[in-house]
Amino acid sequence: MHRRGFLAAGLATVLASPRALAQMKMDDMPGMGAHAGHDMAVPPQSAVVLPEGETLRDLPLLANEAATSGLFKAKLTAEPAKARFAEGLDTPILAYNGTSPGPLIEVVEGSRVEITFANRIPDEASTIHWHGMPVPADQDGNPMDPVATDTERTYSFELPEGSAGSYWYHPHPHGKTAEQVYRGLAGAFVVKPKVDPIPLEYGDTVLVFTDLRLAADGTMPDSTTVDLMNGRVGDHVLVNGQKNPALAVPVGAKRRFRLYNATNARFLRLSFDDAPMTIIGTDGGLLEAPVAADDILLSPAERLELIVSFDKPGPTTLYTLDYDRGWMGAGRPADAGLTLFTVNVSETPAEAIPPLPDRLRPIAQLGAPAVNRRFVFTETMAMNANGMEMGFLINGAAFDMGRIDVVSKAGEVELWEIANKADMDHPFHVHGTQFQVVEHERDGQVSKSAYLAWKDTVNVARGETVRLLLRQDRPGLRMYHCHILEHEQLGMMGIVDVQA
Ligand SMILES: [Cu+2]
Repeated sequence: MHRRGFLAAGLATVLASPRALAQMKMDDMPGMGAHAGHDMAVPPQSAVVLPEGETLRDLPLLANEAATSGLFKAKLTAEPAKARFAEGLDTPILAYNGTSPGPLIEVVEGSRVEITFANRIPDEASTIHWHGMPVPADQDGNPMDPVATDTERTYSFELPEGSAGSYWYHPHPHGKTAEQVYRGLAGAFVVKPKVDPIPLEYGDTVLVFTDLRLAADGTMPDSTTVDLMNGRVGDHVLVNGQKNPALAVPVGAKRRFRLYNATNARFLRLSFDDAPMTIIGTDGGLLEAPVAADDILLSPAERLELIVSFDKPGPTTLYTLDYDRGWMGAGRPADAGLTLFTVNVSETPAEAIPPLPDRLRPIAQLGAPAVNRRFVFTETMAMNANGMEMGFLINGAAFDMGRIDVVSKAGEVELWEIANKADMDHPFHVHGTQFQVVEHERDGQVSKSAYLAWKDTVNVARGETVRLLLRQDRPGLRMYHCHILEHEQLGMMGIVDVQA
């Protein structure tokens, strides 16, 4: 990598971490060079047509191999596989146990989990990160704990009482997370409560959104410089691996859906037409009380639990609305008007179903912080003899695996202020715990959170400051980062050392 001729002098921290740079040729930049506007600047639109309207398939369940109760024991193997998204085209993907999304893991709170991970990805290290889950630091699949190709390791942890929620799992190896996820490695991990306040009659359906880009020959193209800048956005948003699948319900039915944004970088502002939505849960489990919603924003890595009421016969769709998350360069993909999922409501009335309870569970406030910290997101761009280089920084620094950014104390409440001084939204995620968002501030206007909730990922819009309370209860090294995975890979990540 050439380091001569930078125009900006303030990039010393970026220079110290050459891995944190996106190297771009001038011609690739929109409006620069002779070929501005060619297909490097504008992500190619796929001509491949995917079938729609097929019956929504249940995600395969990861079988529990343990003979004792209170123990969940299984094996997850990451390896190359082939998927058939479109007729006659085989797409090479990466899969857990042969499927993408990976198998659904369902474990009851209070259980012990032992999952052996086999990495059969040729020539690449991987890990499994248990996104949002209360697991010890050395079991959390950090980039510092790689699982080399053709080796295995067992992750083990207890899921305490009260930890029921909608978590997920995905790789987190140094420098390869974004690619391994868009090639297919992600799955849902639902921790069930011992006693569920939501009526069983509502069902419990996991909907995992992923984002697929297919070339005409069925392969997944490599990421372009535009993908590195904005995060990779695909051509097809899939639900459980299917494009616009369909579900049939009787009129009057209520359904419980767990929505997962498992895309690398796509913001999903969603609504059902003609079917009222009620939010009952976030990343870390149920709210205190249901909250009606006209539309919802699910930024990369966020989850929501919804109850949807299907009161009118006929088809109703889950569709996307416009959301401007800041886009650099040409080729901003269409956000609005995508149909993700169709529910066909029949004329047959549903059996009498119990109402949704008014109270779901208590959530204790985290209380007054002992420590205040501030994290500032910036993007840097500089030209050198070789082209354009871009960095994504937290407090002026790009990620360095050998550096501790923050030292904190286990059990102590902290207030984290995340200020986004960049031109794009950046969804912020912390490992090892769930936090409570206190307020958002933009242009001097402060808006308090509408409801108390446990979250592990929150969108920080450009120009916005988000304040949240968090407490890490387990010691060890924890990552915090932007969950646009390309940004995480290009430097927008840090390490907090939680001391006992
Ligand atoms: Cu970001």
